[in-house]
Amino acid sequence: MKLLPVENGQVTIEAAAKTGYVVYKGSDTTGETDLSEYEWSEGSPVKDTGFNSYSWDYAWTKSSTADTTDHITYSNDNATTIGQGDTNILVQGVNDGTLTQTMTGLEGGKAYSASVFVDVSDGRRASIEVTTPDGKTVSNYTEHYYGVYGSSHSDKKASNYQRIKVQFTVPEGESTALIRLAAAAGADESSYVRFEDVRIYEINADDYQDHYYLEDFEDFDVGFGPFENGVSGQNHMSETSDFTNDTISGRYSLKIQNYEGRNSARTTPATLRLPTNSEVTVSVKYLVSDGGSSSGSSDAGNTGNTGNTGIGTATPATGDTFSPAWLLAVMGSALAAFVGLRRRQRR
Ligand SMILES: [Ca+2]
Ligand SMILES: [Ca+2]
Repeated sequence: MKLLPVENGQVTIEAAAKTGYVVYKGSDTTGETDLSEYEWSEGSPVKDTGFNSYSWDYAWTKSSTADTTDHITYSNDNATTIGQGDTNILVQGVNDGTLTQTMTGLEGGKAYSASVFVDVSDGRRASIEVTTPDGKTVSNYTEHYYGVYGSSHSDKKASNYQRIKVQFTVPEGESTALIRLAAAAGADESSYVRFEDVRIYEINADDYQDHYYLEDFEDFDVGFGPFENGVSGQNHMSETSDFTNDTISGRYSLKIQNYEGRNSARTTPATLRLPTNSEVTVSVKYLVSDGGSSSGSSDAGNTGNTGNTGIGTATPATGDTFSPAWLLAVMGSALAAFVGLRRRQRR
């Protein structure tokens, strides 16, 4: 490391061939950051949310029912992740692995969501669990990957990461809760789970009214309610403002980009776990800009964005909102039954 004086608004680097350099703006009183003193995830109830500390003494505690935890490591080898050096936690091989941490600074009486990106080898269960001081536990899991992560607004784009989350309410007078990230036992040594980017958001507790699930896109944390980006990287929450008003109701609507024949957005079992061996009615209030129609879709055993058994198509008049109801049959284990949003074709 070397200090470079600024002369006439320029710095001169004496550089060796085939050598990488990074130039930081600063002054000669700027010292190197002491990482042992660094506060990872300042302001968050969870510390070291992005797994940057490289330390098991900082915030996360690892454990396993095996007699070792050596298979649970801070990893940045990027075999399946995006961005060199962006650390995640890797649980590799057959042994199970668990990360725990006590969240602090939560407010009693308030509702929160807790979520984490997971990347799993097929069939391996990764779960997130929160236990509040009143003894209540909420949990969610995934066991497969359901399509390449599509959001352009994330460093996880084009990876196999997906988000799993839970909602919890902190009891009055309490300020802590235990968060637990768990990888179940794996089938063989190539089996793995990666955890990355834990997020805690204060939310309004969901009110599904008399529905199995209801989403108005007014109150969200990471992602788009139950929908993950499919092939489209341009989906976003459209907000009513002085300049745009294409919100169907309330302040926000989910706006999706047209990819004919493929799902622009879809649920996963982790975001919307449909009841097994059942029929559910799916209704989406939607608006199309220039003709065309939209449809709901479902599939079983599907990973990807092209599955479609075509549960319904509906065409509203241009500029009108339309709210069709489709009947979705969930067969068998509902392993991968999902609701997809796609646009059919322009008129
Ligand atoms: Ca990270
Ligand atoms: Ca809305």
